[in-house]
Amino acid sequence: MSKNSDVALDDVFTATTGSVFVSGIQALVRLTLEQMWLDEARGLKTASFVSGYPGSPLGGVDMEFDRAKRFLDPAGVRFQHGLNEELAATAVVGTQFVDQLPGATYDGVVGYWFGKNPGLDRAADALRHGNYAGTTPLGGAVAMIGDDPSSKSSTLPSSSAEMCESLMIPAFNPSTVGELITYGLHAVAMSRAAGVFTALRVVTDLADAAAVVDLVDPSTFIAPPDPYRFTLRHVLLGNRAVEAEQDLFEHRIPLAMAYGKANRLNAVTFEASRATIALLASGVTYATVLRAFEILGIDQPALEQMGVRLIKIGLIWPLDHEEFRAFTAGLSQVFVVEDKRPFLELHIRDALYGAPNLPVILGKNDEDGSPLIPSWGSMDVDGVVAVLAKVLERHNPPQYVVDEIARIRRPKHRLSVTALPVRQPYFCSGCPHNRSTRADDDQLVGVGIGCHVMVAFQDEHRGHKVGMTQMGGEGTQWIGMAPFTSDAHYVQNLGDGTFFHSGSLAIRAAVVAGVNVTYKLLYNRAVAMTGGQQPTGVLEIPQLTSWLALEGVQQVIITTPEPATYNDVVLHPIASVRHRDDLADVQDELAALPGVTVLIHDDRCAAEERRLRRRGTIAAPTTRLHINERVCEGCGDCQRVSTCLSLEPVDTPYGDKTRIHQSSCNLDFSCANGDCPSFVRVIPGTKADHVVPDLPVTLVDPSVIVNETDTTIRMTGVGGTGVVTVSRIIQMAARLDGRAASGLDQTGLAQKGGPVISDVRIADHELSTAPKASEHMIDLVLGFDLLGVLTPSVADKLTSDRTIAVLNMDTTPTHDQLMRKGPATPNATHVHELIEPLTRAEHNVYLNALDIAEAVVGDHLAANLVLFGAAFQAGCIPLSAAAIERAITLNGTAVATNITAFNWAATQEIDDILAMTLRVNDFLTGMFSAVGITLVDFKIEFGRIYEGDFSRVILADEISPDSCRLWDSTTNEKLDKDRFRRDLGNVIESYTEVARRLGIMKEMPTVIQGGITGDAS
Ligand SMILES: Cc1ncc(C[n+]2csc(CCOP(=O)(O)OP(=O)(O)O)c2C)c(N)n1
Ligand code: SF4
Ligand code: SF4
Repeated sequence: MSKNSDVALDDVFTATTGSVFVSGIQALVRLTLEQMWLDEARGLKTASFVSGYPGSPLGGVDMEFDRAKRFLDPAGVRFQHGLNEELAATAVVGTQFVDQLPGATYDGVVGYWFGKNPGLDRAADALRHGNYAGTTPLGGAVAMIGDDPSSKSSTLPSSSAEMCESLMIPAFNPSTVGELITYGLHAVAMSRAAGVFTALRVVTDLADAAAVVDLVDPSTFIAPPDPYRFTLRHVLLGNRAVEAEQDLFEHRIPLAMAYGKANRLNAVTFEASRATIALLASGVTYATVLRAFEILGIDQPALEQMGVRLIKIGLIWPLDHEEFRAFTAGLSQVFVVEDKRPFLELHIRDALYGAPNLPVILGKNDEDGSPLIPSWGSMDVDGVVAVLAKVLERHNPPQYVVDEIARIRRPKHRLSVTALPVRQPYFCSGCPHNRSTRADDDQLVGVGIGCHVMVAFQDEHRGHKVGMTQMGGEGTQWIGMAPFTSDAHYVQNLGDGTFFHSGSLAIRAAVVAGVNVTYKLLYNRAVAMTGGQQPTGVLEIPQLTSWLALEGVQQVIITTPEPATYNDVVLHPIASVRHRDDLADVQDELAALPGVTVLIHDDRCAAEERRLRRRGTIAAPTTRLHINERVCEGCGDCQRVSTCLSLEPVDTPYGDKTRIHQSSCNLDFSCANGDCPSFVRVIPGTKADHVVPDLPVTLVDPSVIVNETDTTIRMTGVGGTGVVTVSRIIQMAARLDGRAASGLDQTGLAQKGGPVISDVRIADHELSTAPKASEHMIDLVLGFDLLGVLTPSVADKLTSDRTIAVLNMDTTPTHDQLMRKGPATPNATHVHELIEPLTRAEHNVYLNALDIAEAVVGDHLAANLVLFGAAFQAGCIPLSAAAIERAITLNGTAVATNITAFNWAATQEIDDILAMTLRVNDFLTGMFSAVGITLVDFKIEFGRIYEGDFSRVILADEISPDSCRLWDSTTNEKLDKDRFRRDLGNVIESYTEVARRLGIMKEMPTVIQGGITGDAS
């Protein structure tokens, strides 16, 4: 592969040949452009229309379409935000009627719908109508469906295969990011050729992935031999609907099948000369099977010896029975590798029913009926490795595969600890939901869809939670409960995005049913959970109060941090305004009223507020809040009052105190509401900009010490701290270096401070296999968040013969830790004990990356780049520094800072620091042990001194009971700073005892007025 020095970010939407570095979501946007370029080249006068509703794994699709507007407009692609999935789908159905309009300005319009799986359920009626009515030969309609099989950020795990079949919509199942584009183009071509809607499954592992993709020429796609063309659009009523049904069954679905066959969408991809077993898989699972082959050492000769026929299914429905009989002819076994309920397996059984010499079909069960692949969750690489090993070891594998199977089954070190802190997603600092969702523990509360769903993780002060609905059903469960209970009142949390999507109808239903319910309408001015979009169809609060009155709502109270902003605002007479500090009283008042009442909590999403302040769209408060550590007693009252993640414990010379983490604080001042005199409001002066120093050393590219031709990196981090950015920088750098790369970001609810795992693979060969890292494949674990690495699901995938750990030892506390609950983060010694048996310990790097980032570039967000740089210097990233720096530059954010941070942690210096520390440790341990004192731990600080162009690490620090933990070796009595931090008394005596034993203070001193005098020589 050659180097690509002329790469630009816009390539993703402009390049027409070669390759592009594209994320799964961008691939969907690119698909719409490529279709238009293709139509233009063919001289067709067509346009495209895209509409849908965001939701993970398609959370950011709408924003990506908005961002790409300057490319889409000239190409004739029009994007329209949907009000909800059903109405967006209906609009897309409309595109297929354009050619019947007398004033039509195009010969055809391609319609694309997108939505997550629950959105598909919601839009099913519209899509079914559209599919029965049909599509136009120069139009076509494709549903892009986001499936979240393991429910990473959904209320339910999902798979759309069965629904597509029920809707009679042919469904494509891509296995790579590149196939999102090629299968998408096929989906349009099939829709045009067969007159049906088609579907493109976009599973989380593709939507959240990115890869360098080779572009293909779609003009080679083959239409079926005699394409059926529509002359009449079906009007669906009575007999005509039955005609449409007949047409769909008898003509259009067979045409779709013919298209699939002609284009070999389902195909044998490897054929042993004497095949006895078929392995059949589709989509990401097919890519996972290929990855599992790599892990098990299964190459082509091994497949040949085991008699394997490998079958890839690109079109999961409809399946051509004849084709399946041909695929499985002459075999004794067919192993269907698929997650979720048996779908392909049942269809294959159906296809083969009655055929002579039926092969045994394995899938959900083994040949003896014992369970093989579960019907729930999703299959990861390790799961597929296990089932393939089990099935294929019975098919005469070569010795090297037998050895690999034995290797992966060998017991290995697992994480040997029980109680470790767990990072859970939580409200951003200053989030309005953190206050608005408070409720007495005996108040019945309905959980709703949106960021406020996180109340489900919390046990206290969020009410007695009963019931949780799909998006838009909020509160209507109470209609089915209320007649059967003596409980009088229900509170329902409802986001504003959800209200405008469909939740407004739920309020109408509650009014009609006459139930006693208070809707807490959380008006944060954002569809925050999916990225902070402006809600489509939004009404401002004054109009909203009138709308609610019209619906029959009894009373509305608006709570806000700034009641004065309503002074001149005309509201409906049923509405009034109160300060948000009155929230508890307001809830009681509304609960006492019969019927439907609404509390509108008007407080902007803190994440959105931060973005707007950064852009200068809204003003930031002129004051900042600080805690005076001399006054603070570390009692945690402010944390209980605000439950805010920006309030961190801090170890000070005066004991454990609380500090506001200024860079993450969103300035909503909730924490100052407690009864604490430590808070100080400060008007910040103008501070000189932090001067980012020049790099003091000249760096050379280090020797690579990981598998250079095929490297897998797993990164663990905290949402919102730039983990995905590092992943994208690595992949872009790989592209610049002419290497193949792919990545997958498992983010879940990461934007709320939850855990993120990003996997990147860099190779010298084309990567068509699943990007997710698996056991036995991880070369480097880059622990931006140490707690992420100490999670069993991550730690247990590390291997002592392969993985190097580069860890940031500065951890951000979890919510539980801030609330002074649950286990503490293990100290450095314990971390070493836990990690080293799992890794190539001699190469591990442990670094206080956060401290370095704050000290060097003045920004905690640069910590990831510091750690990444340390991994690079340690030889764990097989890329050139020049490519990485160029990728940082192309990324365009904080370029100078990030390049400095990347280059800062040179390993030579880390090695020097480590060597010095070990020498100091040896010396001090011996010195204290000789005088009957155990040195438990100590802290020393290093600095750099500059000599011309070079710098040297130096150590100059005090060693005293203030910087060490010193225990009497016989009694374990503490002789250090813990005496005053924990109020153990006898501070002076203990310190003096240490000095006396060391022989540096021979006489007991005289104590005068709190100070010490004496012979300290
Ligand atoms: C039918 C359906 N479509 C989309 C989603 C994805 N989704 C989950 S939360 C959410 C945003 C809700 O926004 P809002 O109600 O404003 O609450 P916020 O996140 O702002 O608190 C969306 C669109 C879904 N769960 N169901
Ligand atoms: S994104 Fe906004 S609404 Fe969601 S948790 Fe953060 S501040 Fe709250
Ligand atoms: S002001 Fe206090 S409660 Fe608000 S975000 Fe900052 S630390 Fe958190």
